[in-house]
Amino acid sequence: MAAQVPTDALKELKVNETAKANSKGSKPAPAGDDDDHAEDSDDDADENGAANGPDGATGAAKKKKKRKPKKKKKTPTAQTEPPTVMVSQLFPNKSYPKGEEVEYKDENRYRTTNEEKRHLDNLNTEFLSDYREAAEIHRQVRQYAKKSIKPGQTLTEIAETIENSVRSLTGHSGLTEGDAMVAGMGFPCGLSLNHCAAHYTPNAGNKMVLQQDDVMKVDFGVHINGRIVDSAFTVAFEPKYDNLLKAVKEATNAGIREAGIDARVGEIGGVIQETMESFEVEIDGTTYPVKSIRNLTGHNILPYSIHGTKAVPIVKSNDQTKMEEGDVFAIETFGSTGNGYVRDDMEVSHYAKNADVQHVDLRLSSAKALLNVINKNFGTLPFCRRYLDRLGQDKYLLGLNSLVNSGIVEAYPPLCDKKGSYTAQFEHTILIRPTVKEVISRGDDY
Ligand SMILES: [Co+2]
Repeated sequence: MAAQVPTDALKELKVNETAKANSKGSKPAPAGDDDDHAEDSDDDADENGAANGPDGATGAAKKKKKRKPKKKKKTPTAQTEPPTVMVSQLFPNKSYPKGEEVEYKDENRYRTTNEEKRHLDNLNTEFLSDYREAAEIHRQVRQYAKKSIKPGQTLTEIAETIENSVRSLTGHSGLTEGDAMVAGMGFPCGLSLNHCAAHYTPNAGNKMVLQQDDVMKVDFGVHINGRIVDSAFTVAFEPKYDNLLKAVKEATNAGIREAGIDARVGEIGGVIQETMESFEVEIDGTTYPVKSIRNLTGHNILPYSIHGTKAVPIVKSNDQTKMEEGDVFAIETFGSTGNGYVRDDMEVSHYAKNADVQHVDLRLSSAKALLNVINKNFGTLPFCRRYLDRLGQDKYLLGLNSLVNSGIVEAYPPLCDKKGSYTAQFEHTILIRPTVKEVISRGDDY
């Protein structure tokens, strides 16, 4: 669904040059773009050289010379499988596809064409291109993931394929100090099975294998300069789960439809719940009502901070909190054949430094050293144990637990409904722009 509009993006880029002071002091985006220019000029030099050399040789050579400039030599024009090509090379000049733009309704209808609101949008070009780049990476990586994920694979293999693809497409491996803060994983790739709804990803040594009968939530984040796209889908191989997945997909879309400036989150939750719970699903001869998981919510997203201060419930509630212009929301809904309520279960893998933490004197030297690693490589971005492993950290559990106990780092344990139940999730990130609502992570898949 995403349409590429390069001309607009180019115009925006120019505005961008003057509006840079507005951005949060980060570098002007992941290397890709500058590299592009560098490569292009290299290419041109090559081309001229090549054309001049065998000049006058044959007519065919001349024809070739004419045709050549149309093609971008060396610069890849298509993604590979598995994905390895930086999206900044596939979309030169930051001409990333827009998400799905949805006009506001009712008293906000005027915003779409209003000059003042359009001006506000134009001040935001760097924010928009970072977000659109992250979203395009999410789409390309999940497209491959959906094609390649098969029963028999280990969860480790699946998670690493997704995460390494994301890193490649941003152009930041995250292996040098601070590189993961420029662009890369916005949070670990969650692969939660069946009754587990969220926050499961394998730790080192995990041998779990995906089964034909499993229902797996694939939830991963991509960030560019701290602008996090949070989007998730559910994978199942057996058609008996179709109605469960359909319920959740429609519930998420209902939430997206209701979102907007001045929309109250409690009411959005009501619409989500109504949609979700209009479904039932028959699994192996038993019919279950699909329930919204009442203690899971969507949330707003702040720079480098996946969970902001606002929640978007997925059941009806009295929460009068309003969505506002400029907000970014992850609209995510979870349906369950179980209790519709999740508890902490199994080994923790996900962690994040608390954004509002005061200085704490740490006695344990291993905790101090680990905090230094976290500060430099993740800041307040969520990470998992595997991310510490790949940075060469070992024997860090004591230090990590000490950081958790002192409140500096928060642990996000897996969240599971009752055993034997099945849960599903769909999620999109939406930008509440001054002129329109942009479903930034929308693809033709979901
Ligand atoms: Co989320």
